[in-house]
Amino acid sequence: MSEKLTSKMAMELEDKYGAHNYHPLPVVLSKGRKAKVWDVEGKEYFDFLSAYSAVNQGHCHPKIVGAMIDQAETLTLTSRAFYSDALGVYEKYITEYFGYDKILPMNTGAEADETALKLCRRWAYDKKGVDADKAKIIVCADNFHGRTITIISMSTDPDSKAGYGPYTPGFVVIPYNDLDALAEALKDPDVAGFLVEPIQGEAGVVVPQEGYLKKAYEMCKAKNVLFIADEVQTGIARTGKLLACEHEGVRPDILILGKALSGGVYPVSAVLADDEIMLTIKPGQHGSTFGGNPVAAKVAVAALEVVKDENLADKAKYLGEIFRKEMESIDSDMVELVRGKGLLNAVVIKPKNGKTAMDVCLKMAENGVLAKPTHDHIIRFAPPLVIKEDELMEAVERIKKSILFFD
Ligand code: IF1
Repeated sequence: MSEKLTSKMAMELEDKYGAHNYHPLPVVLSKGRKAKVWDVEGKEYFDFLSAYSAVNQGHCHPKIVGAMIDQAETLTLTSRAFYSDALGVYEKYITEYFGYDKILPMNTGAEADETALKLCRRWAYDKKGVDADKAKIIVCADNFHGRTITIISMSTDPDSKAGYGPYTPGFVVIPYNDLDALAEALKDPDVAGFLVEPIQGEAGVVVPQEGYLKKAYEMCKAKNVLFIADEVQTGIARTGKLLACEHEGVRPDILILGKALSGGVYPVSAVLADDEIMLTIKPGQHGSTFGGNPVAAKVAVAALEVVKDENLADKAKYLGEIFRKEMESIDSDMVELVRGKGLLNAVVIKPKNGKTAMDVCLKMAENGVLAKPTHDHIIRFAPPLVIKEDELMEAVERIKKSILFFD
């Protein structure tokens, strides 16, 4: 019988046989349920990353996994060369759920962002009357929309962008949360869209000033420019509303969803828009082998039903307020700043005696809480939205203990 795989063996296998495009925490996970995960040796952790907000409904949610198993035993993939009995039903459900005419189903967040960029450009040429190949899309500095060549062409992060040129043209970068810069960029008649994260996740959970999204939306409308919201990370109840744009009553012209659209069970993403925009793409002009496949369709319906049935947006709002208050109460000068909305939060860590956010994360892992720093000094905290209040409080105690260890 082959020897039991240990964490050490698993890490060695990944190191030897896998690309080194990540540097994970030295934790090898083998099981997940609700807000908890277990490593190969059976150690239990509270998951405070949720696969970057893909597991909002909790690990291996039985209703979502059940929907996947049922469909996987029936019909997994037809391609879009044919209809399926699952896709139209899903399309009706999700368009009514979010209030749009149509959905273009894809798989990953990056594919959905790319799809949104293509829709915006097609709309610019066919509806706004921008000259061919002249359309421009405004994006924000410190954005994160995925890892494809076109998406990193919009990036300002050297780690994401350097060494992959030549880059896709047609993007104008402005500072995030800066309405004057947006006003200036909107003066260009070739601008077709403004692509923005309602909260910048990777940048370190950067929450814009109150009213920024609403004002930006109004400025775009005044210039016949599409407001495109990337809610791949902030959507699906994560920030205390179904969509982060709802905090300001903004209805994006193009809505981009991913991650928790499947509850972390299967790659499912989506672009939603009304007919004037969506119907600019004609048959054969865009697609994907797996986009809108029957398993994805059933999984997404189940994942969205769970969000409503279990009232996850209200839970995220209520527990997020508790979490931020607890983090702000930590009496340590390593805690520089606490920010976030709902259960998408971050603590900015001031290094102390050479100890950094990574040291805090390693200590938290030792104490049974998993999170990972972004940009060296910021720890993002995003537990599954199904976490119970007593579990949150237990995790808070462990986080406090980990930070105060370095005092
Ligand atoms: C990695 C970051 C988070 C996203 C937003 C689109 C996508 C993402 C707002 C693309 C994906 C993931 C990608 C993953 C780590 C994680 C991440 F650190 F990369 F930036 F969450 F902040 N829009 N974010 O956050 O979706 O194609 O990955 O399905 O690449 O390391 P995807």
